[in-house]
Amino acid sequence: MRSWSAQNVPKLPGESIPLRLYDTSAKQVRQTDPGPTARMYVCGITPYDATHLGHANTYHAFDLVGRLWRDAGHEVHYTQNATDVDDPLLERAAQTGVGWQDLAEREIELFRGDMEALRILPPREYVGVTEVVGGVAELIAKLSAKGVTYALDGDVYFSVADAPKFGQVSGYDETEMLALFAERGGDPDRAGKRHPLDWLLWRAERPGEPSWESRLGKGRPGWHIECTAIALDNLGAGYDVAGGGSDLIFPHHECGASEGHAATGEWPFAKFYTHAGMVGLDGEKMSKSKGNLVFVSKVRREHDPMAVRLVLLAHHYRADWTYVPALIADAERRLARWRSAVRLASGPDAGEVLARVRERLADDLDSPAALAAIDAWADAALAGGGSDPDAPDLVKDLSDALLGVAL
Ligand code: 5CA
Ligand code: ZN
Repeated sequence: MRSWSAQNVPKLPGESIPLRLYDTSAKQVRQTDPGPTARMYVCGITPYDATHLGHANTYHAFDLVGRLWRDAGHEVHYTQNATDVDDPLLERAAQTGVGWQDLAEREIELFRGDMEALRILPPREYVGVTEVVGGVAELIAKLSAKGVTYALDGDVYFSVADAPKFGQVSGYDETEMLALFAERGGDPDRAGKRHPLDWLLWRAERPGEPSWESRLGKGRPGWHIECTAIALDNLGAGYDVAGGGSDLIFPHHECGASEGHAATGEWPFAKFYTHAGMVGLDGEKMSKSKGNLVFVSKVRREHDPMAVRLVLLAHHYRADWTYVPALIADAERRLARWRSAVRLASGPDAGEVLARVRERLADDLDSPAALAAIDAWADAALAGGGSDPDAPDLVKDLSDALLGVAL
């Protein structure tokens, strides 16, 4: 599928600091250690509704990861999927009388526009599941050949009893797993399953549902296997970071990690499992099913998209937070102050600001502290402090390259 366009990223002077990131499976912050090419997979949208600030928070967090790696001289190989066929998409299409393909196409197009407006750098591969059904079926066949699956009325399940590492990504106990599995698309109570946590890999054709001809017959992939197949195909096992929101820790990333392990023998399937916090409105997680959404496409029409980005940067990526309109007003004031400061003919030396921003972001993306460093420089510059004629341009460049905020 077409990805979206990238903006030019200015090169910054001086030394960067290696990125440290929280790894959910290790339950601690560790240093990332990518090769010359850093490899990252981030779970994409299910395109049945417009992108909300919660989604944007997640893609923004991993955009910062990519920017820090680039600053450290790595190439970044970034892959993202779109779940362009799944139950919620089909249900919404049926409710609204729109074709499911038209709905997906429309929402993906809106998403691309949102990402460009927020200056989120595009993935190298942006892959719709419907484009790779044959490949997903191949992977399922490979798992079956290894004896970790079983058939149930034409559908195929992964047998959790054959997943020795299951539980190592989330660290959750079985009670918690069962509750989340039921809540997030699983079917613990389906009759005939060997274990309630066995998860669906392949759904055989049902009347009225889209299906694809494949070596498994007619049907469509289950959810988790799509991301495993797309990551494996484009990045290979042992890639650096698997990302998404914290609602994907279980079952999605847990099941995906075991699929990757079974298919390749490699553990961990991704070196880091990293998760962004949940953004809410009125005290509840923002979600399509609850309808309490703040759409990026709406906010960015009413406000400068760079102010929207500053709202995201003002929160640590792992924090859960709630959107209130005062946040965008604060961000607009900050943006105006920064823009006035970088338009001055000179300001205080910016080398220290650059070092501080790099240092704070390298420490598990402490973006609020990075903003505070630029605030302090902008305040001093606006108060007439400093006489370095290169400082305003350097601050402009570092804001652009490291924070994605164009001034
Ligand atoms: N298509 C799957 C991933 S393979 C999916 O979860 N789609 S989604 O549209 O529901 O979410 C897209 C991304 O945004 C996921 O990474 C998800 O974890 C994240 N996300 C969803 N809701 C929120 C929220 N309220 N706050 C923060 N991130 C969220
Ligand atoms: Zn995914």
